[in-house]
Amino acid sequence: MRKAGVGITITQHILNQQRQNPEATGAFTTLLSELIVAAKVISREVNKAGLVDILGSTGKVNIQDEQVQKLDVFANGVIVERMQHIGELCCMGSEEVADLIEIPTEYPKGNYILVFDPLDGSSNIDVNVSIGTIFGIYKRINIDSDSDVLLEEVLQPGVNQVAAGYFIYGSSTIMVYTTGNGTGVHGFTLYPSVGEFLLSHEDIRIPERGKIYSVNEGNEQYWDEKTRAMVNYFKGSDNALGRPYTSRYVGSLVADFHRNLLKGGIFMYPADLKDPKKPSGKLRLMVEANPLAMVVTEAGGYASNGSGPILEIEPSQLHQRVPLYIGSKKDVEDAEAFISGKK
Ligand code: P6P
Repeated sequence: MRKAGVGITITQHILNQQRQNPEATGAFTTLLSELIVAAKVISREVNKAGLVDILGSTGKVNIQDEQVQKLDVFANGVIVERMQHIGELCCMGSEEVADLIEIPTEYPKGNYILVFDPLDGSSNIDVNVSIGTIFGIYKRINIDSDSDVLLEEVLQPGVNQVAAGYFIYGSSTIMVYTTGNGTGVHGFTLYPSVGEFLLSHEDIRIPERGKIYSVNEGNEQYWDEKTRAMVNYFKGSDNALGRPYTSRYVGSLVADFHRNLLKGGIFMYPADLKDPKKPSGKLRLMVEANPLAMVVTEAGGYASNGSGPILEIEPSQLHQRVPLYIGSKKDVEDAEAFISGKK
C-alpha cells in the first residue's frame, strides 16, 4: 500500500516546534516560512544557471572586495524582497551589503534580526559546484521599540541566535536548521515535484571525531608556525587516529561544512598573513561562522576561532572576519590546542 502522505514537510516540522513553545506567537514560523520561499526561488535559478545567461560576473565588487557574480546579486535581492514585507523583522544584515538593510517604512516592523550570506561559494557557480545560503536569526534587544535599530543591537554574540541554518544547492537542495536549546538539528530535502522541503535528516549528530580535514593548503606560506604544526598533526600519524586524516576541500564553505556535519571531520580557515587587510582570515563572523557554529554545536560538535568558542565572540563590526575551526568536537579541540599554544 503506497503511503498516502509525502512525509513530514518543513512547515509541519516548524509548526510542531512552535506548538512546543508556549510563548510562540507564530512570528518565527512566518519568518522561517518566507525564508524558505526565497530559498526555493534561489534554488530554481541556481539549478538553471547553466542554461541562461546569468553566469559570469556583474563586473562589480562587493563589500568584501570580491567579484560579484550575477546570482549573488539575484539571491540577495530575492531574500531582501521576500523578507522585508512580512512584518517580523526590524532590519537585516547581508554579506553583500555594506550597511544594515532597513525595513521600508511602508512595511510593519517586528522584533527579529536576519543576518545572511545570500549565496556563499559564489566563485563556484559557473563550475557547477554546490553553493549555499547561510542565515542566522536574533531577537532585537529593545523589543517593540519604535526607534531605528542601532548597529549595536545587531552585533550580538552568536550564542544569542534564536535560530540558524543553511540551504545547500547541490545534487539536491537541502535545508538544515536548528532553533537550539536541545531541539536538535534537522535536514529537509526539496522535492521539486512537490515543491516542498521534506524531512530527510532527522536529529543530525556529528561524530565526536572524524577522519577528514578540510583546509586550503595553498595558503601554507601565509600561516604561522602553530598553524603549520596543527595542519601537519592532521596530515601525520601522530594523532588521535594514528594515521593521516583524509583531505577534502571543495572551496565552498556550505559544501565542506555539510559533508563534515554528516560524516565527521574538521573544516579550517586559519588566520593567514596573505592579505594584511584580512589578518583574521577570510570568513565572516556574523553571516558564516556564527550560524554554522550554532548548527554544529547543537549537533554535538564545536566551533572555535583558535582560542575559544566562536559563539562567545562579541562582534565589533558587521563584516568582521574570524579564523574558523569547525566540526567534530574532539578534532576542533585538538586544533584549538595547537593554535592557542597548549599542544
Ligand atoms: P579559498 C567562497 O568564496 C568562500 O567564501 C567559502 O565558501 C569557502 O570556504 C572559502 O571562501 C574558500 O576560500 O581562499 O580557499 O578559495
